[in-house]
Amino acid sequence: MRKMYLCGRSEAGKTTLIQALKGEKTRYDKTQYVNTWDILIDTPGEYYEMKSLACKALYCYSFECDLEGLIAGADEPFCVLVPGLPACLNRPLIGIITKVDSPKANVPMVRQWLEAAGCSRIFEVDSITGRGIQELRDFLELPNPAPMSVEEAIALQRQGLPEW
Ligand SMILES: Nc1nc2c(ncn2[C@@H]2O[C@H](COP(=O)(O)OP(=O)(O)O)[C@@H](O)[C@H]2O)c(=O)[nH]1
Ligand SMILES: [Mg+2]
Repeated sequence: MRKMYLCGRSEAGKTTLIQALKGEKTRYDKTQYVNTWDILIDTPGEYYEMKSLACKALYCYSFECDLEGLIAGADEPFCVLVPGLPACLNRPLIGIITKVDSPKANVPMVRQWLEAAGCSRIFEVDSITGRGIQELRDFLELPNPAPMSVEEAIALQRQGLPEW
């Protein structure tokens, strides 16, 4: 399984998503520090909410994972995500919309935020009802793509594509 770094504001649903992906019973557990599990790295939401920590943590932990996962709750009232994140990352960035079954969910709006942030793929899940969890698990179980040559990376960068 590929290792994913999870980031997003407090209460977005990162810790609950990890419990759901691991098939554990979901329970509230305030994240006090960075937790490095076997296949997932969980971070406190404050990392993403503080200018001094957000991007630095994102860059640093990207070296320890295969994928960066940007989490946003479908019921969030406003956006804290920065646009164009892949420009400063060296791993693929995916978006995960949590709480899609919440009565206050506005999935199309949150999808727009994640697209603007530069997510190459966006998953819709609900960690409590279990919707979309298996699809995300299947994606994480795919092997890492073969390494790209420098020439291929430069060619893709010239086209402005985020996949490199
Ligand atoms: N309905 C619903 N509630 C969720 C979901 N994910 C998280 N929550 C709730 O949102 C709150 C914050 O979740 P948590 O995982 O601690 O957020 P974190 O701060 O990003 O780690 C908890 O009360 C969770 O039960 C979800 O997919 N659906
Ligand atoms: Mg947490």
